[in-house]
Parts: sequence; structure tokens; C-alpha cells
Amino acid sequence: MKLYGSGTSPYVRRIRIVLANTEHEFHNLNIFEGEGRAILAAKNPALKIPCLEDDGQLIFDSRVIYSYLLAKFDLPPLSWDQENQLTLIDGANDSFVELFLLKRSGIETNDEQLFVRLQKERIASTLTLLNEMVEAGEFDGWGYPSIALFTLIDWVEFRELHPLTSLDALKAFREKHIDRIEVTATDPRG
Ligand SMILES: N[C@@H](CCC(=O)N[C@@H](CS)C(=O)NCC(=O)O)C(=O)O
Repeated sequence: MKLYGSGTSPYVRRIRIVLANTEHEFHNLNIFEGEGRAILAAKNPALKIPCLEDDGQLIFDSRVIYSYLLAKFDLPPLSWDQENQLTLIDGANDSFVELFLLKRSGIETNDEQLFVRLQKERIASTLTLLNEMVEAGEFDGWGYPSIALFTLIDWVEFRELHPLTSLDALKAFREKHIDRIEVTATDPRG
């Protein structure tokens, strides 16, 4: 099994954590240029990571990769509530990625721009709800939704994308899991 990704992507890190005890090759690519981008284009024309290759089968998108792994290892499917948790996490994560790419592109933004406002509103709305869900114990276990939430919050801290003011449950949730071996082994800080 081969996993194509980068050492910093929160979507890739979810799958690396899931695969912590499964033999696989991790291909750490620079997806933005050069050989890394060429490999990415050859594997996934959607030009996004993660991408999994197993027995000649390519799988795109972290959620589909997770479904593939569940089927392969005969594990129980996620509940609809867990699927919704993932959609909330992905909503925030995608908006953070878009804003991060704007910043990396050197594009000046302000909160009045529709695109920026929509991303920031989605981030505020999803993070507030996720914070409440953590307080209510909905992320007490260390299943896939918790792993996805952790990799999001840790990436937000790593890239300094949001102060997480008043989101104390999210900050405590990150602290609770920060010393796990599969977490330290995939730390984007190296
Ligand atoms: N829905 C996708 C999102 C993956 C994604 O956005 N990955 C980012 C890296 S964190 C990426 O490949 N970005 C490249 C781009 O947007 O061009 C998934 O869950 O795998």
C-alpha cells in the first residue's frame, strides 16, 4: 500500500494516523512544483492529496480512502452522526486551506470580500459547533472523527491560522491527544 501526500497536510495526516499500524510506503511530495507535482498529476488528476494506491487501485480523497480501508479491513462503517461530524470538520478544513492558499499566493484579502466572508463564517460556525460537541463528549473516543478533528486543530495551531479564542474545549482536546505515539510520529513540525 502506498500513500501519496505531504508532511504538513491535515487530510494526509488523518490517513497516516489511521495507517500507523499498517505496513505502507509514505511518499512525501512537494505537490506545488517539480517532480512532486508530476507524481501527483500521474496518480491523481484532481491534484489533491491524500491519494492511496493499493494492489493497483488508486483512491482519491481522505474520506473515500477511509471508506476503502474500512471495507478492506472489514471494520464497521461510520454512523450518520459521525459522517456529519466529518462534514463539519472538512468544511472548516477546506475553508482554512482556501484562505491559506490565498495568503501563500500573496493576495491581499479583507473581510468585506464575499469569498473571504463566506470562508470565515463557515470557520466560525463549524468551530463553534465542534467546540460544543467536544464539551458534550461527542469526541471522547479516538476514532476517525476524533483523528480528523485533531489533525485540523493541530494544523491550525501549526500554521497560526486562527487564535481559537473561547474555543477552550478544542484547545483542551488537542492537548489531550498531543503525546500519542502516532501523533508525534506524524507531527508536521518534524
Ligand atoms: N476533500 C479532500 C481535500 C484534500 C485537500 O484539500 N488537500 C490539500 C492539501 S491539505 C490539497 O491537496 N491542496 C491542493 C490544492 O488545493 O491545489 C480530502 O479529504 O482528501
